Amino acid sequence: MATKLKNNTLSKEKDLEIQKIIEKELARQKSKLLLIASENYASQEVIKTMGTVLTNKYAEGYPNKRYYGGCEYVDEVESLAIKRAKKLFNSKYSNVQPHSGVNANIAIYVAVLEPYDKILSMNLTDGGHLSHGQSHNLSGKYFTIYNYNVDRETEVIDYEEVRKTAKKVKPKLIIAGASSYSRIIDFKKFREIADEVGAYLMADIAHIAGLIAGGVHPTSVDVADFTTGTTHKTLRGPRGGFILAGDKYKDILNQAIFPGSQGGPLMHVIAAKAVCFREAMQDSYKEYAKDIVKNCKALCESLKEDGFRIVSGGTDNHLFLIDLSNKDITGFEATGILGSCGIVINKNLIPYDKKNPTVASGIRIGTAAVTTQGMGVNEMRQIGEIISFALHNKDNSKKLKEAKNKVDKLLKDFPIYQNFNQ
Ligand code: DSN
Repeated sequence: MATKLKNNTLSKEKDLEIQKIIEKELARQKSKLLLIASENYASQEVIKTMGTVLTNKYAEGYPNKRYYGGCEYVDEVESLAIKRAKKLFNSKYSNVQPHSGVNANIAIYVAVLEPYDKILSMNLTDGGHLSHGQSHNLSGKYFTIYNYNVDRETEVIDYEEVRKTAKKVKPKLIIAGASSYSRIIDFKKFREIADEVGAYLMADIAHIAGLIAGGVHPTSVDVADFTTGTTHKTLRGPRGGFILAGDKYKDILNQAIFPGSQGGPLMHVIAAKAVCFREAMQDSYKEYAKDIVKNCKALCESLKEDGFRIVSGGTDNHLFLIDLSNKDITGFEATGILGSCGIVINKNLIPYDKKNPTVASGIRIGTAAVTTQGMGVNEMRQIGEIISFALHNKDNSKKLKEAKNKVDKLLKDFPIYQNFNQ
């Protein structure tokens, strides 16, 4: 006689300990003003898709070429995600398996570089990313890194300096892309430079993927050899990465992800990526992308008018950096002050920063999440006033409470995840 299963695999019993923490996190997300430039609120469909049985399936390999049986449905999932990514970004090839943006970048290195090959990338203090060559990162340990900077005066990429450095260094790979750069990146100029020195060009669009999908930032696809990105920032999908490229790189890129640098793909996340790509194809998403930039400019202008120095003088995308040196506040302090008012941001290095990254002279502000909430230019002005008021009254607890009340009032009018039970 069959015995009843002794394990709780099929149990519907909740793990109350972890459930309580998830509920606290949901409450936190609903009650804070989210201005972290790399975060967003994924749709309930995206979140639901991640919590499915697809997580159970091993699927090393690629659709119709797997190392495990039983892959017929995950093959459908991955094929659909690939098809949608290619359509969304108008790309010949896509790989949707990278677990993150960093993994997507590592795959490019695995595909085309040998240890100690030279990479030319943007300096971390000027907006570059850890995975573009920071010394403790794999990229910095295994490759020889050279950096280009933004111009000291304009704080914008100086393409002539990039060209000069490229000619001197002769890198095998040039990386165009950043984590905290508020201006349009001219991928075509990078292409010209890469061609002049015979380098591969990789565009890291982790931050601006949603803006490119929405048509408000020039695309890197078919300009760069390789485009890497993330699905969870402006693109508003699940946490993860992807690669786009020309078809001629298909084999080396597929190999570089599996078996080159990853094992089993996260099929539940890949399904959620497919959902996100579909969402980003809708007309409403194009409006959303436009609104992110419009809101960013409005918030940036409001703070500028109040005497805050904006790095490079403004923004063309979803983020901007405030240099707080003239306010005698560090980025670290500002994060705490604004945090006490219910505003979540991150401290950030500014170009040529003399402070270390744990203190930093600036903060980074982004509008992808508040735009998802439906806020517009009027709300951006209100937020600008609240940030200014709080930072100018940093030692006055009564006034900071006043700022927090204003944040709470604003959030009441723009609720997220209503009736959402996790
Ligand atoms: N950590 C991300 C960001 O905040 O920009 C980049 O990986």
